[in-house]
Amino acid sequence: MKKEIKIDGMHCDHCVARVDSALSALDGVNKVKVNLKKGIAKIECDGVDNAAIEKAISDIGFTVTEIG
Ligand SMILES: [Cu+2]
Repeated sequence: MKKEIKIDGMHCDHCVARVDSALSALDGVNKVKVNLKKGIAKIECDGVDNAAIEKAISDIGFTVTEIG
């Protein structure tokens, strides 16, 4: 399945890299694409809990505002 995650607080490529690796590290996530301008990350996954996504993002200092 695909999910689109809106993330607050990213401002540069360094932030993008951190978000990318945090999401990639989650079990069941197969593909991650982060768009800095839009402040979103798109993932392809086998079924990852939204709570796990929110925790992974907040652990590195960003905030998930919406998961769709
Ligand atoms: Cu940054």
